Amino acid sequence: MTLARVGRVERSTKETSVLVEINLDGTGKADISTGVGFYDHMLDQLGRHGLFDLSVKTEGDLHIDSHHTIEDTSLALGAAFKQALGDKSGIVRFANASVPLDESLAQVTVDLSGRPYLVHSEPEGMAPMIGDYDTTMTRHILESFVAQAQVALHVHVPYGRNAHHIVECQFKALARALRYASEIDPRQSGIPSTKGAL
Ligand SMILES: [Mn+2]
Repeated sequence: MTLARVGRVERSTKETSVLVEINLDGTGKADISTGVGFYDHMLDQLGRHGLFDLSVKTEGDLHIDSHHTIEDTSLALGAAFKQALGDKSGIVRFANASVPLDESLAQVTVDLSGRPYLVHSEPEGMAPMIGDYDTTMTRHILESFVAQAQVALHVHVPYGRNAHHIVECQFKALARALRYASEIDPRQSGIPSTKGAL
């Protein structure tokens, strides 16, 4: 094993203060506190099913709403993930995962490409809120993560009914896809790109 694949990002503005720490080669131990219950639950899924060790501490302006808190945490998470990947030497790079949650299905495909791109679709007409989580934030979380992590990410929910299920299966499938893509491929020596950099 080479250097530890860890990332640590601190981000402070007048709206939020965020600290994210991630170890890609962890055991799924998550310690999450953003003040937004359902979002904590989603980040817990990401750590648990990504087998990352993930610590997230955010204090945000929740007296306004949860938007800044969720967005800024997602930006820091993307930055920490990118930092932990380092030069991407020896990684699998491409991966996909499909995860059902009862009646809902999420399909996630990722390329740890160094270029940000998001394609996202989910059923229309979902309940607008899950606790204090605004369900339109799911796409915004993915956009923010992608912008900082610099990955190509395709997330689709072809069908689903319950809002909690529709969102949760996306985070579980994202966790699995990121885990597989960031794993070390024992047959891969060097950076998996014909251009020699990612
Ligand atoms: Mn925003």
